[in-house]
Amino acid sequence: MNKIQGFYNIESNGKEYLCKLRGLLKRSDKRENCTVGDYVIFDEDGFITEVKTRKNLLRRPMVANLDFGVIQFSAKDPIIDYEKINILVLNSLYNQIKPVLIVNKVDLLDKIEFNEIKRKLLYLDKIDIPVFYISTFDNTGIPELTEFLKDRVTAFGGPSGVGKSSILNLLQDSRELKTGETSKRLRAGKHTTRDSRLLTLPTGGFVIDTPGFSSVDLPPTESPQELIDLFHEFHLAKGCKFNDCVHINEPQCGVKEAVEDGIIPRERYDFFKRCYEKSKNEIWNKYK
Ligand SMILES: Nc1nc2c(ncn2[C@@H]2O[C@H](COP(=O)(O)OP(=O)(O)O)[C@@H](O)[C@H]2O)c(=O)[nH]1
Ligand SMILES: [Mg+2]
Ligand SMILES: [Zn+2]
Repeated sequence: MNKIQGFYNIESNGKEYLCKLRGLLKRSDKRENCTVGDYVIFDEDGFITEVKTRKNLLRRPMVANLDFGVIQFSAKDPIIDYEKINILVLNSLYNQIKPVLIVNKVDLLDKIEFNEIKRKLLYLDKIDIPVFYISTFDNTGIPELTEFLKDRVTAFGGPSGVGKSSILNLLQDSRELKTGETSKRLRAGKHTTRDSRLLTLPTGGFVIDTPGFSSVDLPPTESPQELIDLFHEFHLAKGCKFNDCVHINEPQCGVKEAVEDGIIPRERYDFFKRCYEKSKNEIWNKYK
């Protein structure tokens, strides 16, 4: 589903239909009612009668039902920021968007530096977050990334200067991108709204360039349990003595034992403690 000035361009069984929102959906008019990426039901008169439940919603630009959210950093220039990666992963999970990490500019690393980065990011394996090491200068990792993104809808976010545009250009086969070209593949890219940048991949699927991060705040969880649920590796721990253990000061805590045993990386646990303190002081107090 794609939106063109009040009309919605819907793809169904390989055909395209231009539809409008039915009155009921329109009246409570909010931009969020129906947006790019939505699955909808429409009638013979060309009215959309229902918008299916979404698995997630990206707000800038507004796109529903993303398959992945890429968190992109560069190894150097600007230097990789592990704390920000951790916080962005948390936000992604909070928003039900599957995170993927890209570390670009690996051509700037010597072997020792490269191994150090890989070691520090090893914990992402334990929570099933794929990592791609890329260089747009020598094409490192581009074939693997292309294969991974095939037929998927993926948003790219990251600080400026990490090479987002460089990667997006490579992924899209630049010959297809000349302005004014009216190839069928480009339709989605041309007709989306002002801030929306849905770019078609030659292999099928879309990538979306997002405007980066206005802030990297912790997700607005409402309770310790909601925060704990975002740390998927805590499932690797045995149970705790107390059912309502928040894994901070309690005795016989399975999570803390797992850290001692090297099952949960200490860096991650320390990050959890920082999140806990910060959320307690700045967010959860509001709900008391
Ligand atoms: N060394 C190196 N530099 C890169 C690589 N990819 C991009 N750059 C450079 O990084 C700078 C920022 O790239 P750009 O794609 O505009 O980043 P964006 O702000 O994230 O879109 C440019 O000077 C690029 O030439 C890479 O793989 N290796
Ligand atoms: Mg850019
Ligand atoms: Zn515990």
